[in-house]
Amino acid sequence: MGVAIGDYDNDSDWDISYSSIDEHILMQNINTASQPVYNSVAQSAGVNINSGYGWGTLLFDVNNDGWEDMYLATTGGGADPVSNYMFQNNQNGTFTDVTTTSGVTDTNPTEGAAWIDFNLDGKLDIVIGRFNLTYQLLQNTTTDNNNWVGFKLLAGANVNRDAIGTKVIISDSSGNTQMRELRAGESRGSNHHKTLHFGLGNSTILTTEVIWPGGYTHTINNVGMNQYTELVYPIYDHIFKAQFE
Ligand SMILES: [Ca+2]
Ligand SMILES: [Ca+2]
Ligand SMILES: [Ca+2]
Ligand SMILES: [Ca+2]
Repeated sequence: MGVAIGDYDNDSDWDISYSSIDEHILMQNINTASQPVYNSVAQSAGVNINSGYGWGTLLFDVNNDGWEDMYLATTGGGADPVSNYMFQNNQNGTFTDVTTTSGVTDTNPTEGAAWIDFNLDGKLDIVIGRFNLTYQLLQNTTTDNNNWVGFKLLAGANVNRDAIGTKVIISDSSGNTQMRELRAGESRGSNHHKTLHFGLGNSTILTTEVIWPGGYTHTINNVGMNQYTELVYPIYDHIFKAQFE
């Protein structure tokens, strides 16, 4: 009933996590010859939840190690309350259930879930909507010194104002490539913080490729780490290039 699209295995294709009234599903894209082909891998990846009803689901890098972790909001399907879940990415296609140590063990029924960095410290926080109860803001107090970069997008003219649909691909000094896309309306009845966020671990960022809606692409080589950078759609650059190319 919730959906998250990400690249949890960092192989530059989109994978899909979605929840249901039954089991939780993780679809790994094993794309061959540029054709998307999906395998259902929740069990082998260690994220096969089959208790309660699944709702909001998130793929986001909560510990800034460069690999997307997973959050799942739940409501109890019967009389028993069911905890929400947090899974940490093991960087090898599998996840470890860190629910009990991560502090997301609220067993009240949760439907909506979205990530936001409300205090702009580079650590992604979570806001949840609990059925017939108050919203809850879960601050990320992870104690690591991992590097990160974040982007706020600004468009206009012939690109939608919020730049929904913009894709950013980064490469770092460890050889890792990550990608994110700005979307509206993921998870369940929710919208995430309108930023793109990447953890880097101990690595440094090398290149940033920005693909705007419509396909105009440019590369940046000097993005500052551990801060948010505003990316503005290069209206004039685009016009001039179109005229002279
Ligand atoms: Ca992938
Ligand atoms: Ca793949
Ligand atoms: Ca992570
Ligand atoms: Ca934060």
